[in-house]
Amino acid sequence: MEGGLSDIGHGQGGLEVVTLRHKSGATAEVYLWGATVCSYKTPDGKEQIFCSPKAVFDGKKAIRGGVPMVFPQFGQADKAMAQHGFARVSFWKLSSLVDKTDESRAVLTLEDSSETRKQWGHQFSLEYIVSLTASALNLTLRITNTGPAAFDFNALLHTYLRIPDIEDARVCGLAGRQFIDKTRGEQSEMQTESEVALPRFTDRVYAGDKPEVAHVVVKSSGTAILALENRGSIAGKAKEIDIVVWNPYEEASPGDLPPPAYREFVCVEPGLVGSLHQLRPGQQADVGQKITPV
Ligand code: TA6
Repeated sequence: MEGGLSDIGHGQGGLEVVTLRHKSGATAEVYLWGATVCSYKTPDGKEQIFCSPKAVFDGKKAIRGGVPMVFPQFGQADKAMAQHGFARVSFWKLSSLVDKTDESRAVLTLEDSSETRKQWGHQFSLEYIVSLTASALNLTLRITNTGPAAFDFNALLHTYLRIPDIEDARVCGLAGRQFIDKTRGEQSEMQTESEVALPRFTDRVYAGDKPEVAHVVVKSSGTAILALENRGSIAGKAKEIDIVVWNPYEEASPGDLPPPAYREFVCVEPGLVGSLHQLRPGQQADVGQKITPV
């Protein structure tokens, strides 16, 4: 990297990893495997992202933690495709890495291939812009339909945010949204409380309600620790961004998330996932999240 501090090297499991180093001292790491951001540290060296101590870096399994990329499906409605789609279990390419005074930015790309077309017969181009500044990490997934026919998709950034303890955490800014509670038979409920506590296994899909940036604040023991700007657009028009809130607790912790690791994160996941969305030939969609430690 000419003159800059950011570079690409080999990380856990020998997998290629881009390390963004901003002149403020802030750093971020994004693996080409799944375009998975696995670390974001503020200039004081404090880690903001959670990765499981048992995350597997073998280029076969999705990395447990960080910010896994969900595309083209959320969940596994289509059994021909992996849970949450193939984007997080594909090797992406680094298309640019630029260090500027105010920002260090990596752009990763993934195009359709014979492998993806076996699972999902559409042509697409994904571009993931990872932008690090002194004060924030800004993530943008851009989806382009490069084929001759429209396709339906979901997309989501599955962000694992590091927190002191799940029982002291609150997710604020979702009041007034309907949500599907996946721990209670997909029951639909209204979020009336201004703060969402997670005292037990929580798996909720909060439906987007306004076509604008959705501001969410994560608190710990009553103090704001993270400010999140969540956004989505289709064909240049702002969309209502859905927000998934998840913590498995012990009962739903997968094998690569040994208890009590669940205590150290809350997932706040912006996406276009409440329903399938259509992208016509040549059209683009964006899903983004700006993470600003307070
Ligand atoms: O975060 C929401 C969710 O869809 C949960 O239902 C749970 O399945 C989680 O994603 C983790 O999924 P994964 O495939 O990464 O184990």
